[in-house]
Amino acid sequence: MNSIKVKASAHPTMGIVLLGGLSDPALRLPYHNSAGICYSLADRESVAETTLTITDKKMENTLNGETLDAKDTRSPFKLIDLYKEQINRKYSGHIYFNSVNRNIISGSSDAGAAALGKCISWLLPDVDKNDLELNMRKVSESAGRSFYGGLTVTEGIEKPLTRQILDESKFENYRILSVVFPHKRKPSDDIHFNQPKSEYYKKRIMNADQNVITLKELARKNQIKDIFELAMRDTDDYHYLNSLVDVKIVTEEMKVLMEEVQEIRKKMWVTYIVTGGNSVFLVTEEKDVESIRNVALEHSREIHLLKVTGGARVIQTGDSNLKSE
Ligand code: 3S4
Repeated sequence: MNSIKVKASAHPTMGIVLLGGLSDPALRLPYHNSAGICYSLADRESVAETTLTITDKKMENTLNGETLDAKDTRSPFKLIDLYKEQINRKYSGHIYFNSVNRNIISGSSDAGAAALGKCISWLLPDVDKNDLELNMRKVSESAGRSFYGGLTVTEGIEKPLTRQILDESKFENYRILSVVFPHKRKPSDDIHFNQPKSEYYKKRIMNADQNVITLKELARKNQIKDIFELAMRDTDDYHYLNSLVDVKIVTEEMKVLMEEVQEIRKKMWVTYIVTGGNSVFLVTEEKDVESIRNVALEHSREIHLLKVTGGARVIQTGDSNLKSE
């Protein structure tokens, strides 16, 4: 078979031990270890769905239905081009990229890079998965989280690699409320560029690396609540550092909610996570979702119910005549 099509999907991600600072901005290499989870809306799949088609026919490259600029610095073709020769040794024709984000409320780049990586690994089953992850990183530094799914750690500085330490089933009894605030999010590169300028950054590297060690221990013992407690402490440390370098992610409105959560914690288990965006993520047990949602409604009208999900998967394959949606 010459022409071929493969479609894969992947979920967006959220940091548990948050990543800040890039030692090599082109390769998007980190200064410290980190960890994260994959998530979806609880009632609908939040996914990037990516199709690679290798065909002689003329097609368009699209992202969310719009023609894609293949020259963009974070274009998927940065990744596709690295595997073009190998793919064309097996399948002749032009390689076309089509991707849509479905129900993704923020941060689609990890999911997009991971779905594309999954397509490549299906086309080239012998591809080195570690090299593939390092290449996906160039498009999005946390793509490994989305590729492997569940709870993952990413360890290593020159060769950061991700592995799953708990699958999504361990989080079945937990839900995450994304409480969205109406201001625009800042690019995460503001964080990556500024954090290393602080004196405190050395301490942050130590704290993040230690948090990953502790997290692995907690995962080994299936201590889910303690994992989210650790994530909350990590959020506080991360945004303390952001405040030192004048990167204001946690606004006054977000802070009011986080302080209220600290009060509620005296009576009920709940934690928060703030990554680089304009949401406060509230982690609760499924049985307490409605109580926590009522608290959140006092702070924002836009609230999404999320759950932890698995990694990237191939969802359709066939010849290039296979119909696209
Ligand atoms: C700020 O590169 P996001 C952060 O570890 C940077 O998730 C990731 O996430 C922190 O808000 C993190 O850009 O997704």
